Amino acid sequence: MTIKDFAYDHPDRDVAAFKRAVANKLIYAVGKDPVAASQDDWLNATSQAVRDQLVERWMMTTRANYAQDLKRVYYLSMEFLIGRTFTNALLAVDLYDTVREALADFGVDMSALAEREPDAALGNGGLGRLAACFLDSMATLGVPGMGYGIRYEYGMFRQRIVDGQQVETPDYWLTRGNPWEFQRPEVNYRVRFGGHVQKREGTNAPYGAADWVDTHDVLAVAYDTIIPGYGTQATNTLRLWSARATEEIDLSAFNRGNYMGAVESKNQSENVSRVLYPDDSTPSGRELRLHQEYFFCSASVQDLLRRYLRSHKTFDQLSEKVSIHLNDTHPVLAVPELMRLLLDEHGLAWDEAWAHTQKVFSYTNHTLMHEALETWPVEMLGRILPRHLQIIYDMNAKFLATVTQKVGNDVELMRRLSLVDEAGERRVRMAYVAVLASHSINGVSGLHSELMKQSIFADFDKIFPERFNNKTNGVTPRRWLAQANPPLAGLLDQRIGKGWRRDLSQLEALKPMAAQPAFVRAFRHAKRENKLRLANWVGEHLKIDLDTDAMFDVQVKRIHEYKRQLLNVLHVVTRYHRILDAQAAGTPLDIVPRVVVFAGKAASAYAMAKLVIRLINDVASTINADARVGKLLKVVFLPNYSVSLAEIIMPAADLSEQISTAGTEASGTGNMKFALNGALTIGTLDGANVEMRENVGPENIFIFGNTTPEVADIRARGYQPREIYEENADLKRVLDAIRDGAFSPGEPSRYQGIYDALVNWGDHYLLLADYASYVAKQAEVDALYRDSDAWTRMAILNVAGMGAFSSDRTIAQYAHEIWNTKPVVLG
Ligand code: B1H
Repeated sequence: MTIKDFAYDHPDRDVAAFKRAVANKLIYAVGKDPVAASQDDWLNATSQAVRDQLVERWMMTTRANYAQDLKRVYYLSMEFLIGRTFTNALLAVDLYDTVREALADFGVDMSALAEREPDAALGNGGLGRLAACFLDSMATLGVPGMGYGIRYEYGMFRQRIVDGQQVETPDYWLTRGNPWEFQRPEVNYRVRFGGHVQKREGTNAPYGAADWVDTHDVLAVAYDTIIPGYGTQATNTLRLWSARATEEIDLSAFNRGNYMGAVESKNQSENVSRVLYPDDSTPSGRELRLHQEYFFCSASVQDLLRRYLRSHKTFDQLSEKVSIHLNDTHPVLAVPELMRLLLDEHGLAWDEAWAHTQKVFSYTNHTLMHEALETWPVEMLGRILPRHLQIIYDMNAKFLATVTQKVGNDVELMRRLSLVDEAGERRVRMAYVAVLASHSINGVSGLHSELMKQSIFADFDKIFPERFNNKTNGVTPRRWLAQANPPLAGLLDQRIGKGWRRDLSQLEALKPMAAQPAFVRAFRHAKRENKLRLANWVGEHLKIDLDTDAMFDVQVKRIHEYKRQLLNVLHVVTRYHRILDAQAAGTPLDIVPRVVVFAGKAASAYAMAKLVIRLINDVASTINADARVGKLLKVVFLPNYSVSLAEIIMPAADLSEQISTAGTEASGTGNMKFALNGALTIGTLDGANVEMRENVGPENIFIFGNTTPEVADIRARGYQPREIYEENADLKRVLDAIRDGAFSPGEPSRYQGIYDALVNWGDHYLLLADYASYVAKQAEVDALYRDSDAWTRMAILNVAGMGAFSSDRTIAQYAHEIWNTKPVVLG
């Protein structure tokens, strides 16, 4: 029987039918009388009615996956930065206009409802958003797969700016329930912590089975969200785990009369999935984080093995049917967990278990920065996961023995290759565990993948060269063009058809249109609408008036020293000084008016990043209040950067700032979203900027600054930022102004630390070394902006060149070159 036969009430797709569906949900599922229903009730009811449309597809896809016994990809990630789902789902099932009309008939404005949906902010930044784009592409390409992660109750903190400073408040995103998820109380697994390991009778330790006893257990309960593919019936599942106490309350404590204590221990267990760590690119080595990592790895591996064993009697076909992908090292404990389950629960011998493991796992590295590479103290691992530490030791011993066999006893090499860093407090290097256990290790841009082989994994690249490869990141055109930018999407539909949503390379057809005046005008018109939308947002939320003729110059991303928001500030203050000089001299100033937009969050413990936010806000209030500046320069910091805010910002940008120190930004994905929406890029030769330059043509992008080898060279020769400061009068004036309190008159020494970091303490990210070339390149940007046709032509050529940066291309490569999966065939 098909699902349609069974679902006798399966909903139709016309306006009248949809009105019935929404009204039924409102009354019978939400329990609200239409005359009393709030906006949130309508949103809830409509979401449920839309979700019904996904469910049939979901069941059909799942049936087909089982029937075809397809290989499945399990994408393990600590973060999935999904954002909102409502509009995305409507576009996926092609019901946007139908539902809007149905709601309008009830007197309800659909776009107002959409605005009320909270973001699912279960991620920090690029890494988490990449995972969300990948889910979208996997579903769209029919790659049978599943995302596994944690159902944090509190996602990324909400950022407010109070007196110019970041203030974090918790983001409880589930207040009004989550209509998109299905709780699966019956899908639950025990996850064990602590205790100790006993040799099992009759096994040949050290590589045999063992028993892990006296553990403290937590239950992982599944919550499923449907991930719809676009333009296909195929869907996938995002399965997120939530922690429950194994006993509702601790009965022994309760019986001893300690009621509060009994409830307290329940809370402690459930804390595991309470909150996302807000530490982009700087993991904090807290014990709770280790609990979180193991919690979701263990539940996921147990779950996927159970699914495999439903259709297979032995493990012989495991690697033909299962791929486990590690999104950075955060889920690496899945490796010793799979080994443990195969050895201790299923009785496999070490070599057999290892052979399976090694064929199943693949790993993506997202950063080379030393401080962001995860290591866990041996002491902590041994206390919380004693069996896993043993398994890691055994992996290490076997590995080092094979290397010794090959190259002889090289103590220094062993020290470098060891999974355990023995310098100082002994720590396990999680990236090395990932490399050793994976058949594929990829970086996220061409440059990054090369640097990865030359730096952190140089020794492993010599031993396993065939494992290392590149998969340049991409972004989903559904959310980042179709959904975020209706004016441009509509124009594209008219001129090149709608196919770009599933095949972004079709954007190439725009190239000749850059020479058509009518198209240039229409393109500029779309940009103007988007700038107006952002200006309205700023007017409403910040009470600042923006001139949409001014160039919108935008840098939005996490605040981090290596991303160099400070370099941008140095340029802003340079412009400010130039305006003041002209005013004072009474000479006319020919300068392009700019609105410089910043947004981004700082990790709560990252003092320098927070100081940069404060400086941006101080500079903004000084400049915006200075009557001499007028419309020539405005600076705005948009609070609480998020996926939904990005959807407003990206389409509105004229200029995209991608100015990290060469060699530090693994890829970047904001760079792609901006260019796809018709912004021009000013950037360094870093991350995916390098490939964007190749694809849009070097004449259509503003590249400046030292290259990666030049950066290395400058450092090797003994970088002296103070010399640059002394020699460049403009730069010196800017830095002195910041140091002396020009932007913080009430507390003149507020930014002494920033000055010192740049001038006296080595300027680790080489801002001063790139300052002059950055300012010069900004002058070229100004010159082009004056010729608005030339600017728009270049913007069109950028959009035309972005076809390669769809996450569909990225996922197709993962599927062919790493996972070896075939798409599902739907009848
Ligand atoms: C990226 C992270 C990251 N790289 C640790 N590394 C985290 C590291 O909470 N933590 O512990 C969180 C995140 N994130 C980013 O990944 C890169 O910086 C970007 O350049 C890249 O585009 C993105 C996706 O590959």
